[in-house]
Amino acid sequence: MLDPRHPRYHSLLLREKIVEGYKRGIVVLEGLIAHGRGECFDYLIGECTTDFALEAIRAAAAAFLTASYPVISVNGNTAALVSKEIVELAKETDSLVEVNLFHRTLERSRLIADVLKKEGLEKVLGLEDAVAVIPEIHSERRRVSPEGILKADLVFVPLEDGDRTEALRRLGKKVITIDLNPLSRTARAADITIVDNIVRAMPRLIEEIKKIKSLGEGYKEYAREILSKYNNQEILSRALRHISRRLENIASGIDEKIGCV
Ligand code: PTJ
Repeated sequence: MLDPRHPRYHSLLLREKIVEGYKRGIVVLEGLIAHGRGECFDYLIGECTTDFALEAIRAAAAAFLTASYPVISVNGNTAALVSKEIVELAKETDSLVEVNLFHRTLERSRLIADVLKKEGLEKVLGLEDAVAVIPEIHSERRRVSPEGILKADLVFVPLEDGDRTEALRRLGKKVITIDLNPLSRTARAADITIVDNIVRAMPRLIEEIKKIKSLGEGYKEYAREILSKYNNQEILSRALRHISRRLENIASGIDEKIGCV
C-alpha cells in the first residue's frame, strides 16, 4: 500500500497502475519501458501542465470539435492510465474509439475493449473488424477498422510509437498526440502535440472541449479561429526551451517549477 505522504506518491501511483495493467494482460512489457521514458521527461518538464501544453490542449479541443469523423486510438498504456477519461472524451466529441496495438493480439485487444466498456462505452472498434490495412505501416498497427481509423479525418494517438503518425498524415488525416517526449518522431510529425502527462492532459482536454461548446451557436467558428493561430513547431520549440531553462536553473541551484498553469 502506497503512503500518500511519500514525496513521489503520484508518480508511484501511476507506476502501480501500469504494473497492475501488465498483470491483467492490458499492458505489454515494452509498455513499462515506455512509461519509464515518459517519467524521465516528466521529471525534466517539472511534472505539471505548462503554458505550451495548455495551448496545444486548446488546439486539440478545437480540432475535435471541428472534425467530421474523429477516432480515438487506444493502446495498452492509455487504457491502463486513463480509460475513464477516454470514454468521456469519446462521448463529449461523438468520437469512435478503436483499439490499435503495436504488439497486437486479439486477446489483449479484447481485454482493453472490456475495460472501456466497463467505463460505459458501447462500441469499441479494432477487434475482429480490424480487417483493413494501412500498407505504409510496418507494424501490427497497420491493421485498422474500415469504420474507424481508415475512415477518420482526425485520429487521436496518445503515447504512440514511431512511424504511424507519418503514415496517417500522408493519408491526409489530422493527427493529435500526447507525448512527454518532444523529441519523439510522433511528437514531431503530429499536427498537434500535447507535451504533458496523459493523466494530467486528458481532464484538461475534456474541460477545454466543454468550455468551447458552452459558447453556444458560434463555437465552431471560435474553434476554427484557435486552429488557424496554432503552430505546432513553435510549441515543440517552447517545450525544448522549457526543459533547457529548467536544467539551467537546477544547475544553478534553483529547483523550482516554471511555466505551470
Ligand atoms: O500497447 P501497445 O502494444 O500498442 O504498445 C504501447 C507502447 C507504449 C509500448 C508502444 O506504443 C511504444 O513502444 O511506444 P514508445 O515508442 O515507447 O512511445 C511512447 C511515448 O509515450 C514515449 O515518447 C514516452 O515518452 C511517452 N509516454 C510514456 N508515458 C507517458 C508518455 N507520454 C505522456 N504521458 C505518459 N504517461
